[in-house]
Amino acid sequence: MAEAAGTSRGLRVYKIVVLGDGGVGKSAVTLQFVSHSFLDYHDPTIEDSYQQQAVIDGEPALLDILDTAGQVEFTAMREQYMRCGEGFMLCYSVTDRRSFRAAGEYKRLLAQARPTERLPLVLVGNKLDLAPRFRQVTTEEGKSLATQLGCPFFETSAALRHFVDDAFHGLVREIRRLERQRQVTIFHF
Ligand SMILES: Nc1nc2c(ncn2[C@@H]2O[C@H](COP(=O)(O)OP(=O)(O)O)[C@@H](O)[C@H]2O)c(=O)[nH]1
Ligand SMILES: [Mg+2]
Repeated sequence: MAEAAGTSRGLRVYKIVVLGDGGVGKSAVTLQFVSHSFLDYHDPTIEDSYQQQAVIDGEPALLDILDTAGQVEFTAMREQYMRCGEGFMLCYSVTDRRSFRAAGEYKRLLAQARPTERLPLVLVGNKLDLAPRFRQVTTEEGKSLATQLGCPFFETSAALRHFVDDAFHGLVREIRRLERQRQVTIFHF
């Protein structure tokens, strides 16, 4: 029997896209979330999706996570996932200032692809475990960019699995929050 759009076996599916420069740890963060393991090496050209069930604020969810690969430049594929994603995780590395600037660039591309929508986002500064010695982006700078983007901010360590669940759960909360907001708006007009 056909199911309602956005559900699978009765579970609400959340289509999440992980974006960010190569090497910031998109695959490491994703794989820690879904399989509780840290891989020292993951082929940087592999783009794949993973499913993970979670109960978030007492509500079950099926996260369908696309771990993207490749450059920030426009491609047909990039446009495709920017169009069908529901929530976006903008990742940079706290040890790489260039990747921090790129996070802002991804936001700009997203706004171009989906100009009329308020998109659920979270900003994620990864490699927190390396921060004491190698930090190039301060926590304050991260917070300040997140405020500018109007989204929650997390610093994570995929290596130590610190705040990884928080980041994904935070994104699902943003998707739900903006969905409720839209429903309220529809109700009022
Ligand atoms: N120390 C540390 N290394 C990390 C972390 N996340 C990823 N890495 C390493 O950074 C490199 C790039 O990670 P990867 O997940 O392939 O990045 P991607 O290109 O964004 O998918 C790999 O060598 C990872 O082991 C982290 O939180 N801490
Ligand atoms: Mg990768």
